[in-house]
Amino acid sequence: MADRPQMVDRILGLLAGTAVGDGLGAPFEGRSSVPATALDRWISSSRTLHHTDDTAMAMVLAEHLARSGGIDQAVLASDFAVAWYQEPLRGYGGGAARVLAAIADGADWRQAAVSVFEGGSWGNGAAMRVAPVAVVSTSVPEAAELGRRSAEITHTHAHGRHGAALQSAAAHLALHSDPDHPLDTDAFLVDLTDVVPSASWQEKLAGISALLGREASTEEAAGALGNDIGALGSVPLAVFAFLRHAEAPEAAIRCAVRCGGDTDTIAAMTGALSGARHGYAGLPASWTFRLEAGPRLHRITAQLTQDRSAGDLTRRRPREE
Ligand code: F2R
Ligand code: MG
Ligand code: MG
Repeated sequence: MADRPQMVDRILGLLAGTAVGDGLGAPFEGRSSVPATALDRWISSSRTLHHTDDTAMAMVLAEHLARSGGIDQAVLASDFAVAWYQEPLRGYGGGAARVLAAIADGADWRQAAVSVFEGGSWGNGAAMRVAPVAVVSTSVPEAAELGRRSAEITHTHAHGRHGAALQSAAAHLALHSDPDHPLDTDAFLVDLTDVVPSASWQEKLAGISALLGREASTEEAAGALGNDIGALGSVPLAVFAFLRHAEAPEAAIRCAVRCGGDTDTIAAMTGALSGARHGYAGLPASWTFRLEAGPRLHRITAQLTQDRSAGDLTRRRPREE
């Protein structure tokens, strides 16, 4: 277990990594490929890194966790709906916006979540926001379970829920990994296998392992794992980008954006994992300095960590429904 200052920095890193990936990836969202020159130009500019729905929802979830120590689904649904109502132009997914509008209008969240798509949403919106649950989880299974509970508010399809479970479990593993020793990427993937009891997800995990083994390019990885707006077509690629550059957060986030497709979301998820492993101090200051959400992320980190004892930052129990 990291000592307290390190853990506080890593929680801030998880949040700031999300925002940095989101902000760096946002201008390229939907492009099939992102040339290195275009990314370099954007990276070397000094313009503010505005965030989109990915970071907006992650911050709402983190504030909810700080207040309650766990997930109260009815309250969280209302928290998400209020945030959407206040800032509807953050680039929310079409279905997610309709779910949140219905909740804001007074609908029961359980009805709203299943009303938009038959079988529920398989979008990556639950996974893109989920990383903060790693902070209050005491184990990989608990991170996965809390991830699923946070997902159900907007994403009831199995893929939407599995994506959130995988990303929250990966964030938990990253947060508690030892940054002073090279990450054992095989062990990391093995630890994730029990989280997603589904053949399609197991195939993706095996695919990540194979791609890492042959040091695959971004194009090959995106082609094999997907880079789209679905959870199954994006969460595995984000995990790949993190593991491909497990000791280099800057390279990991660049890799995620270079993969193209849903760039803000894939890079936000990769950024959360890299930031959780290497901390805020491990992210380039020239990036974190530009964050629109910077002051709020510092406040949230203080809220998440203030009443926890040293070396025991993950011991608060989630509240039962
Ligand atoms: N919405 C976007 N990007 C569009 C362009 C935004 C533009 N840059 C701007 O600023 O305006 N990005 C954000 O949405 C993704 C997360 O989406 P989420 O929260 O999962 O939303 P939703 O609507 O539930 O799912 C996304 C789409 O997937 C398809 N879909 C999902 N489930 C489906 C189902 N059961 N049947 C059919 N289609 C389904 C739909 O097309 C959904 O709209 C992130 O990329 C975030 O950055
Ligand atoms: Mg977005
Ligand atoms: Mg996106």
